[in-house]
Amino acid sequence: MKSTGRSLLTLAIAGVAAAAVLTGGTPGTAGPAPEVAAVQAGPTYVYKVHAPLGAAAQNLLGRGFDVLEDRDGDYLFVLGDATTGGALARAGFTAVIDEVLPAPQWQPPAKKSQSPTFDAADVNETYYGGYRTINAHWSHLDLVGQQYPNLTTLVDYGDSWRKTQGAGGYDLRAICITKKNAGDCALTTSAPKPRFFVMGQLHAREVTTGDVAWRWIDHLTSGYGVDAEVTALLDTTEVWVVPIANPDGVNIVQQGGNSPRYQRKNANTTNGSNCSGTSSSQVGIDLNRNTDSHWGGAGTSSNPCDQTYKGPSANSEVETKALQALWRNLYRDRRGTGVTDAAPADTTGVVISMHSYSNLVLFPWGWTTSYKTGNDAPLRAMAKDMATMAGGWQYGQPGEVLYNAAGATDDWVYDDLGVASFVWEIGPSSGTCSGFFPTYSCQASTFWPKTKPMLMYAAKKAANPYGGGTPPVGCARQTNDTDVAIPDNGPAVTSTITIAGCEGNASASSQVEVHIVHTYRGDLVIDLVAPDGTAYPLKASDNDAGDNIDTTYTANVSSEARNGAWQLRVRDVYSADTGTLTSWSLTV
Ligand code: 0X9
Ligand code: ZN
Repeated sequence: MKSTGRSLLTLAIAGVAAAAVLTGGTPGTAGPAPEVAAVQAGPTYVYKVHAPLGAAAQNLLGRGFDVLEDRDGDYLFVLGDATTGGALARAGFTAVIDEVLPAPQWQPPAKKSQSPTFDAADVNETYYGGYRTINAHWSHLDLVGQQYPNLTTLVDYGDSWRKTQGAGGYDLRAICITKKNAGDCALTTSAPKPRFFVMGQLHAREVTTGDVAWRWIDHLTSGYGVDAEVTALLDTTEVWVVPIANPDGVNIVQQGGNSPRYQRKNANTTNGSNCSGTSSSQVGIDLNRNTDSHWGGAGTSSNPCDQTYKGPSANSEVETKALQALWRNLYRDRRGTGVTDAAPADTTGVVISMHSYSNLVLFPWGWTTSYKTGNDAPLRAMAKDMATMAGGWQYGQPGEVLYNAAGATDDWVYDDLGVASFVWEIGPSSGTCSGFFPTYSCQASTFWPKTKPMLMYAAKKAANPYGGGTPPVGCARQTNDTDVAIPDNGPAVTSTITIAGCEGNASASSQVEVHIVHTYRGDLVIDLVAPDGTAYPLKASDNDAGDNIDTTYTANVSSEARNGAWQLRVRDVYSADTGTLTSWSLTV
């Protein structure tokens, strides 16, 4: 967000007067706001504010300034309008204007309907150079659901605030993606597979996160049976995606078209209907300050127009309540209520709340740095792995790298359920692809390539994030490398691989990799024997005089259940040569 040519715009704020110098900027170009008063009347300013870690940072946050997720030494950055500089000065902060954000030409989305009726054409509806509208996202879910019925389950987990008011609004929607077997994706904590959950756009203006969610859904559904890593993941894990956790807020953002609005919160106007609609005075409740995990603590505001408004009471918002109900249906509560109580080491599940920006991986506690969680070591280790994968992001508890903020959903997930929970702040603080609204091409060039391996990593970790559970054996390739001598022209010998925790039937192209040391391989007959005793020939005897076998055979064993004891059976059927089965591997 920080501009490279900052010096031209930098101006010390000495109080109201200095701020006034800047009010003659570009007149507002935002378009009409049909649903709520969310018009950004003028240019958006980024102020660089002296606020070292600790009391000063918390004071800034506590006063409700729109503090960006970005720190430069002793300085934080605040988003606002021309008057915000004066307000900062009056509150005792030293601030300079860091950047005045240009206001591009108004260009509405192709279609702005927020009708809950969708058609396939909506899937192509975009704004701001390619970002998908909510209609597009919801149509995408419907299309993916139609196209991949064996992999997907669509869940309507509630209504947005506007929908509850009969004023437009949206369903709250999730998709569960897995190779579906009995019991999978059921809204019960006893479902058989571990669960990975990722959500985007809880903060509406953080548009990168919705786009990453879209690509992740496509990557999984189109990759099953094609990409071995995706196939193994979906065979063993449920992947839950909420692409847009705050659709009402995103509706406000996309109403800006090519000049997206900076709406962060939901659209609930009950407590602040007369907020001016500038980027520093918006309707709504911050859904990342609204939960009952230390609600009203550090970094929360009581002013309804502030960006970090915590709401009138803990869990007051329908979006908050609906997410919590969903999570409680997906995860068993594994943690006590003490601040340092650990969830058991065999707790399963990982939840990622995607935000932007500042290239950070964060984990609880976010409400304080006075305590580490009881699962700090594995959470920190995972955060480090993900930060490294991203190319060297910072990681830590929010207050260690930025500021404390209470009432967030990420804290709630860990607090209430003990599930491993992270926030990613996707995107750099400065330069190309920085800010809330990066050029759309940044999604393909930068954010998806970075987040794809992080998502795969986090999803695989859902089986055993804290390290004390059953290793995720599942359907992964397994090897038996115990040597078995093959007697000359003698009885068959066998070697066993047992598959457990891998539901369903085996693949029509199961892979059997065989390594045998032998001086005349034409002597050998090899079969794969399924757990029910059915033999599948892999190789017959012949006149091949060559040494050794190092071959991967493909077997159609799709009528066999995967779980059970599989055998490789080898027999030498001619005299004169002997050998040893040294290892074999099976992927069913
Ligand atoms: O302040 C937030 O809600 C998040 N940053 S953002 O700039 N995307 O708004 C960070 C939340 C970190 N987690 C907790 N404080 N629990
Ligand atoms: Zn955010």
